[in-house]
Amino acid sequence: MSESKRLLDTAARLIPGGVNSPVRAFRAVGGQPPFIARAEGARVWDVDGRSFVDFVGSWGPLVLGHAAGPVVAAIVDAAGRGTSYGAPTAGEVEMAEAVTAAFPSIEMVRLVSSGTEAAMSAIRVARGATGRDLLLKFDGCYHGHADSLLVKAGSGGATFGIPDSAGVPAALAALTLTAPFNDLDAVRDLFRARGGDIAAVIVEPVAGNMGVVPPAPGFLEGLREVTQAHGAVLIFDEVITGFRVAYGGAQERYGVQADLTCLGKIIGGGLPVGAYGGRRRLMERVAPLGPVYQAGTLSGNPLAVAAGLATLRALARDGAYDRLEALGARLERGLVDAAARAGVPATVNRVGSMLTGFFCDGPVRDYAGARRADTGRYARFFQAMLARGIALAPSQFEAAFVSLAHTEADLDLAIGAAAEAMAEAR
Ligand code: HOZ
Repeated sequence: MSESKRLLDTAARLIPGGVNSPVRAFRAVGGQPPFIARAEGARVWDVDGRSFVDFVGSWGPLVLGHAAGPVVAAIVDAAGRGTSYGAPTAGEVEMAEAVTAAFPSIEMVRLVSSGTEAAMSAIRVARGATGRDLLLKFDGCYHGHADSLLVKAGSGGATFGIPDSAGVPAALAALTLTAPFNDLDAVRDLFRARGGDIAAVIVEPVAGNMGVVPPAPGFLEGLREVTQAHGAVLIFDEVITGFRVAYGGAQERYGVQADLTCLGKIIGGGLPVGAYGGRRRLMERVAPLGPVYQAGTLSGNPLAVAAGLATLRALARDGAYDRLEALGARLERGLVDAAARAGVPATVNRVGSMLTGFFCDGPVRDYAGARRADTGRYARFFQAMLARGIALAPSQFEAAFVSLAHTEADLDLAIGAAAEAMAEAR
């Protein structure tokens, strides 16, 4: 029996599904997750000594790759000075400066410990500021697992067919309106009907949790316009896209500014972190300045902040995003060609270094489109790739991430494997 299998058997008795986050469980693709022993650069090694070129990247944070030298050094240095103080630090100030400099729409920022917390808190600020209760989100977008947001949710919600979680009070779910991603008319209709009650629109400006779906031209601009016209708060969930699709996130890439922004992943360099921030008039409502309460013992944790700052410094170097773009484009081209050669219907959606190959004819521009993908074929493809040493997300409804640690050779290995895996998955 493999060591991964032995660990999974034990884990399954002690941890729900044997995993600490459902998408890791491989339920959508079959088989068993390798238990990871170590990782470096673009590779991970499991406890059985197998190695994989990794396109999961811890689901987004590892834009520099695993165990990047400056990040590890920053963590070690910070840890030597204490792991948590529950008191303010210079690092938090530096992080606030870095975030506000990168995102002109963020005038004040609060650090938390996860993307879930960031989204949950941003919504509370929007409700507190507007005195309204309704929230509008998009089908297949995922903003963490807070009650109000587990409505038509992507990521694990899409993967496991539980987009509306049990345990969310119906009265609370009723406060969350939904519309199809990229459907501005549906948004306008909802605002016409209930605009005076809508506190906020929350959106992943590039959807990453139904697979990657870019915003249609004019969609983000339209959201900006309609929210402004109705006095609602526009929240961009840039937990994945922040510092990923551009240094200043989707807001820089598409030239549309949010009122509030949620960040996470990259700003923690692979350690648990989140942040929400935005207009001063909104953020001044947060305690202790204002009446919206939000707190956390480990918020702004010095290790996470040190890892995040080291990551941002590396990303700020010339050429980082050109390199990510070039690598992403190479992988996209390779996957498109491989699918064409195998005669497999596929649509590759990519924004910079995040991409998803959907097993269906295109275009995929919303959750209904993503759901047309052949998930059985994805599962077979996934297993065939894993067998060839390539680790993808174990679900059709997630993104693949390229990092600065990936080389052209890594990508060519993945593309070669994909050509074979597509033929096998046919
Ligand atoms: N799509 C999820 C985060 N954006 C994957 C991570 C998880 O749920 O464990």
